[in-house]
Amino acid sequence: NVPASSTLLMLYEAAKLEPKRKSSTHKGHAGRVMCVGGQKGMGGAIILSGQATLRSGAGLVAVLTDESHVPALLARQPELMARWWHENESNEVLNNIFAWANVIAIGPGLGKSMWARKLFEAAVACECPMVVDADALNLLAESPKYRDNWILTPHPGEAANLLRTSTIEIERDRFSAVKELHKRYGGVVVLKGAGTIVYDGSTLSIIDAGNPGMASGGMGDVLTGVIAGCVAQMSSLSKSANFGAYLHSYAADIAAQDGERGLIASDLLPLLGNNIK
Ligand code: NPW
Ligand code: AMP
Ligand code: MG
Repeated sequence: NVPASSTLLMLYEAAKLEPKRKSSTHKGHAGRVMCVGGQKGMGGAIILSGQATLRSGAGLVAVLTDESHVPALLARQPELMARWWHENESNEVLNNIFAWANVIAIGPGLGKSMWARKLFEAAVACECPMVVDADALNLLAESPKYRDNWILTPHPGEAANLLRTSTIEIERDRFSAVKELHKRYGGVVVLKGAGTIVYDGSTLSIIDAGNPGMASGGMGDVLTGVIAGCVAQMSSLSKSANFGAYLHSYAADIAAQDGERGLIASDLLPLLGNNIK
């Protein structure tokens, strides 16, 4: 039951959304993104988000995570800046860390500890646009908020949690689910899974790219970063979500050209810079 008002976002239309740089662009024009997440042991998730944010063209990217992940983060990707905050430090210190950013991506590997909750609250208190994913969506489900300037990227399990229903119910009617998520939480909603759909309150698009090789850990964490990198460069959240979701799946299709087996999230990173032709 595909709604008549939906559109299929195909290669030709996606290519038209691609952000272009002026010859005079400097890194300050391409946004300052803070990627927040990675409780102890889950650093990989937020490192992937940070790398994807860089690779989708953001000007400056910092990763706010558990201090124990900082050496791995910097060794893996020295273009990223590392930030950390301990639960016993003041909220003022945390607010100063967030004040640098003009886009926030939060959730991958974040967990639901007190540390995670404080990071989430401080992020929500900032006025800048946000990409909300993974555990940040589960925290949002616990204390629902409505906001226009965020992009929510739930997989069907997270969507079920946000709508207090089951994954089976979400999958039964993904179109109604994405509309209901928008109604309750606002912003732009990207409902992931086989056949990702994006709804901004008026237009519903189905992403015409992607493959089952994407069903592997870390893939959604890369999407969070890709969309955040697009938000940093584009004025429209809806276009950022559509283009970001398309670019992510397009890169996965290129990566799977010789086979889907063993496709891993970091395989997408060097392909995110490819022009969409
Ligand atoms: P079921 O079983 O079908 O009812 P969780 P997570 C459902 C981090 N990661 N279609 C499915 O429900 C993340 O960032 C860290 C249908 C499934 O059981 C998060 O912070 C990594 N259903 C945290 O781990 C790499 C689908 O949701 C349940 C679906 C937990 O995130 C891995 C799972 O959801 C990971 O990214 C679909 N397409 N997709 C790292 N390297 O550090 C999901 N479901 O419990 O939220 O688990 O997504 O792994
Ligand atoms: P996550 O579950 O948060 O790691 O996100 C998984 C990512 O892979 C999302 O972008 C999904 O849309 C995508 N994905 C997972 N399984 C499939 C599939 N069978 N076909 C297409 N895309 C998929
Ligand atoms: Mg995920």
